[in-house]
Amino acid sequence: MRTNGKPFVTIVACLLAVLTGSVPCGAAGVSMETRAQQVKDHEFTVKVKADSVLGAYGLACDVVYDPQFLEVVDIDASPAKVQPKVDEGVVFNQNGAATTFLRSALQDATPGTLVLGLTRSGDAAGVDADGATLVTIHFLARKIGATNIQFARPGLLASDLTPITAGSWSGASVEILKAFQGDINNDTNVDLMDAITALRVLAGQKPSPLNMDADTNLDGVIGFPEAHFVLQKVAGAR
Ligand SMILES: [Ca+2]
Ligand SMILES: [Ca+2]
Repeated sequence: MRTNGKPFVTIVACLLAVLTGSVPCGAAGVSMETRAQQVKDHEFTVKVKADSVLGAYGLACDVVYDPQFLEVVDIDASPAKVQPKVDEGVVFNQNGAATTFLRSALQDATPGTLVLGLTRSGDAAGVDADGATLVTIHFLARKIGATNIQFARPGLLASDLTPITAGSWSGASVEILKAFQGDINNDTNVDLMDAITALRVLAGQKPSPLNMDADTNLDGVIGFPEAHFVLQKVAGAR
């Protein structure tokens, strides 16, 4: 068998780097994680996750989205101001850094770019993260169609505030639907509660909410075909 020396050299270099703790090895990266399909007028979350990252002290990046399709959820009651709904993850508050410093704002107060900054506080060492959530962003799905969420100006920092190289910064694609077929109680999940809601309609009750857009056979009525559809879905037969 023909061997190529280059992969071996790379592996040795990686092992040395890991053993000495000098740099992250392998595919260090930051990625967005969310469900590929969402429902119009419903809130959903996008997790920003770190993979194979060593010694991270902070994150600074922009999250760019199409404001025709998506809106960052605003937790501020005043319509004049937007305070993005962004939750800190479980990475930067580890190992004696109870408080992290989280900043998030829409760039120039204009929808379309969310500016994120998150660091450990004080004289703490960096932390490692593999598959862990750095931060969670809450969006509202506003328009039916396909759209993307991407990183811009990405940066991960070590505790001496020098940049950490992340091999990839991957965003997310989201398809926004009018409704999920079978989501009869309109909570964006298709589960047994939907079958029960359909059966309640059959029994002459008027459950609320009742999502007519979840009609599966498009006859304008919620009933047995929807209950049947949901039970098949729950059983994994669809
Ligand atoms: Ca449901
Ligand atoms: Ca129907």
